[in-house]
Amino acid sequence: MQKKIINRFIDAEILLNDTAYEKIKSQENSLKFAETLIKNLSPSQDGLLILTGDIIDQYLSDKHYDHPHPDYQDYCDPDIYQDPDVLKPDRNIQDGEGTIPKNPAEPTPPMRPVPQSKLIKELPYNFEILKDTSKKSYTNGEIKDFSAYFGSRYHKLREMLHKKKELKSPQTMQELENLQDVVKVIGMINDVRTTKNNHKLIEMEDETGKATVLVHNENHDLFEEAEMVVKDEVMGVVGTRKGSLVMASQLINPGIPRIDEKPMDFATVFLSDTHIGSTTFLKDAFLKFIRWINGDYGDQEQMKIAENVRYLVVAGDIVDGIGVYPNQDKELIIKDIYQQYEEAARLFGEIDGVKIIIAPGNHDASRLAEPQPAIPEEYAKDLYQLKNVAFVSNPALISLEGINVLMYHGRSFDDFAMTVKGMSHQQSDLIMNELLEKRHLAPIYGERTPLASEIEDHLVIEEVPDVFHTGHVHINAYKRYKGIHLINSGTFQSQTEFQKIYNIVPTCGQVPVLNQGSMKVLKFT
Ligand code: D5M
Ligand code: FE
Ligand code: ZN
Repeated sequence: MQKKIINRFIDAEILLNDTAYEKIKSQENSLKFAETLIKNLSPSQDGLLILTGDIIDQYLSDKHYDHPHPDYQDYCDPDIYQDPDVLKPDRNIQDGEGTIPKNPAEPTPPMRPVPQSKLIKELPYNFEILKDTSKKSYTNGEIKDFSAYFGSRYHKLREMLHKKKELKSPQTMQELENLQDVVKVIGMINDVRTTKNNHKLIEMEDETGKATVLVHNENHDLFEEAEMVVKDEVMGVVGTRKGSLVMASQLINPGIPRIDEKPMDFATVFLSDTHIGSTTFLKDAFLKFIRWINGDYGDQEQMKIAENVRYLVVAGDIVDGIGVYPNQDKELIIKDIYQQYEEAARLFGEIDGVKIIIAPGNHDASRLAEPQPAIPEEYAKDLYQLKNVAFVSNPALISLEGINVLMYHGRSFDDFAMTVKGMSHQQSDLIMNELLEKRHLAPIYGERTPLASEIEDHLVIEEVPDVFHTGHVHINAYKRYKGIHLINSGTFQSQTEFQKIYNIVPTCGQVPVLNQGSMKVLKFT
């Protein structure tokens, strides 16, 4: 509510001092009161109007204001509701030279500097896009791009592995051929399989050659680690060479260090998989969510959290798209992709005083192969019109007031759920955990996750994020791993026919909010 009130006044080019704000807030329906007040103070002149407590007292004593009954419909009245212009950095709030209201009923208040109220200080957003592949050059599909792509992946990850003390001065695969003792190598996994006697055989290669690594099943811990090894990841092996095999004693991932907690005095909301346009999109629940984020819904504690919200991060599948799977149109209520994004713009356009960052998923109108560029403007014109919305690629790395958020839709979870023992759609936090250790968002090439063979592999996790946010599986998950918040933001789509077949039971309308460093999941039904 706090942001909403402030933004209303900013839109109307009116600044509030603390006393004025307190007086507005103490009204029964403060937002409605603010709206009426603005209407009565308008039109403002070219400069800034500074609203003081005295003006409000005067206004109230003139009985301009009838207390309205709180009513969401009323609040949605398009005459009252306007898109916020949240970023007005040019405003000079320091010099205190304001314009006095023209309303003849108002006494002329004394000029005084506007205090640096915490409310006004909230703006503008401290938001930065640290990594976005949208405008990077793309492959033309030639074979040399393919080898450049894997070369890039290998070199980036080898660089990280080189820094590990266990892998100091590793041998190349070629050098290995002349060694019979302890060896250490870094390579990309070609294949991993289980032998007849239930040992693991891992085939790996570098630029100079190949090696076959055996993990004995009696080495239980190592065998468990070997079950996590996937095709096309880059890892290190320490072992002894016996004949043509390397008997592994250590399998080494690029790994992720433990990070220190950063202070966070605001709240961020995480969303994904709204699937707007689908018959199974839960619009009523989503409208409640919007009311909550706008400060108009929920219990006292929830409303308090809403006050802190400054960012809303959306990790893909914002619309259901068209032609994503056979006969999809039977499950669409909006059968046109443009109209789906128009509806998305109507809904997200209701959100006030929050910076919204949107990345695409496999249902969005971006290319399917990852990295996916941001949703193109031509498909989502109305969304692009919203001043508080930014579009980024999938994956993307963003900074919210210094908190780095790695956004990834999560298509590669399908591959992990399918190929790795113990991994499932139900526990995407375990997969996120593995991806971080492997330092790659989609290591498995050629399965369900289409990967563009770019000259550079943008899916390598080069920076350690504070938050790793994903979606896609439609099931919420949260874990703190080495200080990193692993968040899967579930969905606003009820179970689809496809999910029934695969027995995927979605968690619907459960919205994770990172409020001042601690996780809260709010439920909207
Ligand atoms: O994905 C919605 C859910 O369906 C999510 O749990 C993943 C699952 N899904 C989607 N595609 C596949 C394939 N090809 N295999 C297995 N599971 C899948 P959404 O992206 O929203 O359609
Ligand atoms: Fe989805
Ligand atoms: Zn998806």
